[in-house]
Amino acid sequence: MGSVITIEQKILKKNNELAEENRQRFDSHGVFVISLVSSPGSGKTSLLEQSLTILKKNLRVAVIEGDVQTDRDAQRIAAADVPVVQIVTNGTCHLEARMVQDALREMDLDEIDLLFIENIGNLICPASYELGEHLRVVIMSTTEGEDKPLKYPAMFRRSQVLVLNKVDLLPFLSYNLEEAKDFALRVNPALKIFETSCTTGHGIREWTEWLRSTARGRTWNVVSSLQ
Ligand SMILES: Nc1nc2c(ncn2[C@@H]2O[C@H](COP(=O)(O)OP(=O)(O)OP(=O)(O)O)[C@@H](O)[C@H]2O)c(=O)[nH]1
Ligand SMILES: [Mg+2]
Repeated sequence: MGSVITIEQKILKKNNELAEENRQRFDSHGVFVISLVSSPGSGKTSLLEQSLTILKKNLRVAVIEGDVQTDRDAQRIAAADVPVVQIVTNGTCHLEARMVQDALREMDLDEIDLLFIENIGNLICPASYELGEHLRVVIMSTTEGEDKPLKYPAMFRRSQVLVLNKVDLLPFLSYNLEEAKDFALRVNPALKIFETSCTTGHGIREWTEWLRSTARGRTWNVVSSLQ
């Protein structure tokens, strides 16, 4: 029993070291890195599609896509004419720093200002694995119920931004947006919250403007400082 815990800790320690290597590499090339986490289907790829269209007008953007199977999300990003590398984990429920390192071999960091990493759809495993990102964004959609921050607190505690997506569906749901925000802030009072709809475009401009100014001002909190 004790040795199992030790092995887990060793794996996480090694991952954190590699994540720090990634972060230093990003910093030395001036690349701002944002990871997106959520349960399956909350809208990570949709938010990317919406955001990239706006951001790519002034910034050089690129994406690393993480999925258990298929390159479907990478194809969606490529259709937006944005450079993308797909990581297929073949069953692993989260991305790890070394997988990001492998993906970086396919990228020229000198040609990138903003790099997005879409993690595997899962509110549990990705919480423990830093990738070297500067900003972790958790997406929660209105169809998931208000209580996810209370039930999966680690993910919300270790993110700096919460995007509440699919607000266009609110008229059809009994979802209480204010309660959801309250639960999220109870777990992490420092969360910056955006409300979006990827189908109507509501809130996308506000989110991308904030992202742009945060990247420019380098005012982000390093993920590891919150652990
Ligand atoms: N009504 C509505 N549907 C949305 C919105 N955003 C995404 N969707 C839909 O939700 C479904 C899942 O969206 P994706 O962007 O693929 O979600 P994801 O988080 O990337 O999913 P995984 O990568 O599989 O974890 C798709 O059918 C989208 O069209 C939204 O704001 N409103
Ligand atoms: Mg996706």
